[in-house]
Amino acid sequence: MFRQNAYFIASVLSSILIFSSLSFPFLTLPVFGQVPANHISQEQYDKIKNCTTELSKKPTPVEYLTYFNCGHVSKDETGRTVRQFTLIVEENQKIPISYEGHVFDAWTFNGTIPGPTIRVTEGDLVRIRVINSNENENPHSLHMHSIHYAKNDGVSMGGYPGGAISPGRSYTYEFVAQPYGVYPYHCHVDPIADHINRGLYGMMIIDPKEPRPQMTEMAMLLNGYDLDLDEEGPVKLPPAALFQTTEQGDPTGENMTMTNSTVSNQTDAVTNMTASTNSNETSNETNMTHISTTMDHTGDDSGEGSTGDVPKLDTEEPRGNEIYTVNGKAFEYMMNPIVLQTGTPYRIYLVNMLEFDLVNSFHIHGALFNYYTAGTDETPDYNTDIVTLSQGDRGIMEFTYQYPGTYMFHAHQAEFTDLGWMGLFDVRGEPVELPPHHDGT
Ligand SMILES: [Cu+2]
Repeated sequence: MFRQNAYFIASVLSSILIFSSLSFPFLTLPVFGQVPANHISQEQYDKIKNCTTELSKKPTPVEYLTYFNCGHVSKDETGRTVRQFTLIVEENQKIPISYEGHVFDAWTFNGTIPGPTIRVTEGDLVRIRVINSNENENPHSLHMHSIHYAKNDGVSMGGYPGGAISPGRSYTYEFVAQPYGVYPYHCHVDPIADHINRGLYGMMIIDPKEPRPQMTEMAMLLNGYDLDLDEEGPVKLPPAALFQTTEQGDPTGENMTMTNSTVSNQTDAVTNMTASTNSNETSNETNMTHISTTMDHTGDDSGEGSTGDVPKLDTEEPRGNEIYTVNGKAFEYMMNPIVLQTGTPYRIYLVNMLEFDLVNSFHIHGALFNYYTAGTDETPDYNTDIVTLSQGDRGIMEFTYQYPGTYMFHAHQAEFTDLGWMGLFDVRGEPVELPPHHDGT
């Protein structure tokens, strides 16, 4: 009898256990692919993001690291967060870009290179009013990467008014921020390389609705300066005649008939090269590996090639940067090392806005980082100590230092390092244990 009862009780108990083990997980497991409801208020989230309260501040390169401009915040009738920004384009700006007296003849968004870091949350309605100062000579625009209507793309193709804002005019770009990630923004008026190199660019962070794991965050934008603006002017397609073979069928074009002006331009180019080499003896410019083959224009400073001018096909790199930086000023973080703590995770939003050199990179010493390409995924793509970025590339780095000490971070192109793109982390604290291959997050 006892045994029968015991058996009965045991079978009831086991069926309860089986049922509960079947039903319990279904009640509690989150549904994959669904983002939980936004638990955090906009105000709380903006605090976590370290949003600045000084929206009109011109951050110094040191302040730029943690200057996150989240705009003027309001709500629309549906309760959606609206963020409004104003970017003023000014030409004739003199921006100090080194500790050795180099001043760049710049065009700026809100008076700094890079422009302010714009920070919003996925789903926010974003309005960015761009004012082209009436003292300027050129049209400008604001092209944001990310998803939006063509009319707010900041490109003149298609005849949209926001594609080219005349001096003295303004345009308000409007879009719903999506998807989350880190993006460049820049002027997109031709010649684009010039408008970018002059300084009209910055970073936009679209945060996910649910905050990323909390850690100390920094913005780092990689750039360069073509200081002498040596080939400033319109970039045009070279005439087709330049590529036709001669009657002898010479494919190299060495026997091609040249106009006088072409010859004189070539002479000028050679003279310029010699001059720049002589005046720059200590620079590594001549050791640079130039990857691109670009088309030179006429070299005519008037910017309007006279009739009969035939641009040459120049296999030398005609544009070059004399100074490379992170956040706008050469060796800024060598002069002002960034203080970090061992065992503390850090996140860097990284954007490469270098012109003329096709490849840039970011290398840290003494630690590895998790890298999230474009910041559009929660899963890192790889764990490494160097990431290579082409023009406009960007991503998010997360890392933790195990040991204290002074560590370099720099481009792994050594010539960029020598010309300004180098900084130091001053890592303090006791050594900590990190699990193997641990990213610290
Ligand atoms: Cu422009």
